[in-house]
Amino acid sequence: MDDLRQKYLDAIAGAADEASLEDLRVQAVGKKGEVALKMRELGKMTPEERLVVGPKLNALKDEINSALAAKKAGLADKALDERLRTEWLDVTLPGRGRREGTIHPVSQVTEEVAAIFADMGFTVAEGPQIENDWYNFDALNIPPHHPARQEFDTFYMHRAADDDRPPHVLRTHTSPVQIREMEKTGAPIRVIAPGRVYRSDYDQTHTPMFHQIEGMAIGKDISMANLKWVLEEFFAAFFEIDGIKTRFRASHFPFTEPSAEVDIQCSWVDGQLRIGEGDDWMEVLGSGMMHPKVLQAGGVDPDKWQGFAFGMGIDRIAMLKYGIPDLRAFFDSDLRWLRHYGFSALDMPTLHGGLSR
Ligand code: 2NL
Repeated sequence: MDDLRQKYLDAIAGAADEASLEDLRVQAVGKKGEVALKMRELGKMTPEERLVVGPKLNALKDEINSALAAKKAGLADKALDERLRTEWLDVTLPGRGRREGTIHPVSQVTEEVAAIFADMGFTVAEGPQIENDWYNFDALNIPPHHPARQEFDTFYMHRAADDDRPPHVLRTHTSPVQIREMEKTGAPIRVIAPGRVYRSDYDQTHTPMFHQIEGMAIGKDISMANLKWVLEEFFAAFFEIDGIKTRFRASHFPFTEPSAEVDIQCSWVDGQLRIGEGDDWMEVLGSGMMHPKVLQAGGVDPDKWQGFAFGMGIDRIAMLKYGIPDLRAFFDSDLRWLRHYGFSALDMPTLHGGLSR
């Protein structure tokens, strides 16, 4: 019995991990372990012998069990110490810096334009970028097969041969948003509609996706004079030049009659564009009095109401205001460009703050 005790106490003391400890437990004090075998021999002994050997065997079993438990606790302590030694983290180290993103010039200019028109009583409306051809064309006095439809380089949505829904397009202007607003609220109304528009065109000055802001005001006696005042007020605020000169040139759009293209005063000095001075002109906008058929399409009675409308390219006026040379770079997602031309997220354009920077 002393040999047995010594053998297992030594083995337990030398066990390297919990698995070998468990093996030892099974061998020593398991149901078929060595102590159990010895217990079985008690049957062959005399009562006197049994009275001496029985308690000794029980004491041996207890001793081995406590040695196992003590060793197990010791191994767990060691494992914890090892983890505490290796798994650590210096929480006093400075964090890794992350650069703040910037507001894209298109977003900035959209906000600036919205702020200026909001101050003149216009609300902002948005609508779907995929439109049916009625909202994009028919409602704007561009009937099917009219040559003007070809001028828009329209992207048509794919359709199955047996599809009997109306054809859908990527909107070529944000006018459909204005038609939907007329249907929704009727007259009188003053809204602007900024957003993405699409035309299949790609060169130095055209990208297949670009941004437009259209606006309209409908009332009982809205006139061309109101259009002129609103646009001059807008240009003065946007380019931050009081009394900026404008030129209204007769033009033609299917959705307005009469129509005018609007230029602002500018000059070129050493190849640099300067807005609001000199005797050159820069075209920035198309406009006119809303065509009676367009009012009618929006559910507004042209015998009772009239209004003006205008449209301009956001990307283009952003380039003019902030001196950005290349339109295509707007949509390259080049971080160096975005950091250079982007705006601080905390620098919200407001009229009282002078809009920007
Ligand atoms: C341009 C010309 C223009 C409009 C857009 C418009 C919208 C409705 C009714 C009538 Cl719902 N007109 N929009 C009017 C004239 C010109 O845009 O050159 N844009 C860049």
